[in-house]
Amino acid sequence: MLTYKVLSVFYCLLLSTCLVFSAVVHNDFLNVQNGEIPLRSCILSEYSVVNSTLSPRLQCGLNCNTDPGCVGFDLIETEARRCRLLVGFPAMIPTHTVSDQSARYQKSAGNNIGMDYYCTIQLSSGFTISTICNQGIHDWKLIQRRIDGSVNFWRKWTDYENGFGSRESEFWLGKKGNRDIYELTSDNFRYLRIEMMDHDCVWKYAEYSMFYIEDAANKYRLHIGGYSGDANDSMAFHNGMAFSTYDNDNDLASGNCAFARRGAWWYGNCHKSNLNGEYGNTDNSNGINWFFWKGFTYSLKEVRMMVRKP
Ligand SMILES: [Ca+2]
Repeated sequence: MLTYKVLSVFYCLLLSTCLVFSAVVHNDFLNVQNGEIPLRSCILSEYSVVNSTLSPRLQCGLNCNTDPGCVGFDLIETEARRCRLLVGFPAMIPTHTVSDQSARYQKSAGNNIGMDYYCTIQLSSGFTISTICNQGIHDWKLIQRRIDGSVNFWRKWTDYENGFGSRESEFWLGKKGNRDIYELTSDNFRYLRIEMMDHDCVWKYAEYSMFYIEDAANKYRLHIGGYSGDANDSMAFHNGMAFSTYDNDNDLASGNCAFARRGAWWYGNCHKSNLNGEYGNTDNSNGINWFFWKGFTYSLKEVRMMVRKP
């Protein structure tokens, strides 16, 4: 029955020390995440793991392999272990402790989705920034995340300067928001990666090899270029634009884009992307839009923005 070689056990102590990116044979499963799964989405099927001589992980893996729609699974560690076979990978929330956590496994084919973990970034200026990091081929630092609409992003200037939300759900970076992003990009975290998931659990990404913003006096003006990815480029339109909120209109429109489009962004007249727009809003241009993938009336289910050094 066993048609694939069982991986040796990866025992992970939460952080990146356990990551293994090589020596994975076809049809093996790679442990890519640990933590809690806040949302019940992207599920193909879910069931309890029966007592068996096979390990729980192996039972889940065998079942995932028999379904071509299955891209991986979560092994839920509650009072009773359960397999959750997945058609896509919704966000996990890293746990602070090793105990009481679930593990995510990905079919080895395709790109590694990387492991999320809590991290603190030490900048050369002495600043420290607490956020979530994602370690795959590269180590990315998240500056924004939308996953469930639990946090209001239609907020004023000082909120975006100070940061808001929670690492356990949705957030705009850290304790100092745009000031942190300015510090990061000034410290050479100038690669930006934007990942987006639609309501069918399909992920796309847009990556930029040049990204930085100016300081507060210059309204956190955006500089962005060097696109690559599969989501198309919906940021080039915003290159050179200042940041705007509904109470601080720095856009190119006669009206107030942040107010009209229910977000806060580097608006021009007005946008081709609106990743701080209103969660779930499918009115024209008001939701979490990425125009050159989904148009103006599709609000994405999940988004995250993250940076790294070149
Ligand atoms: Ca205006």
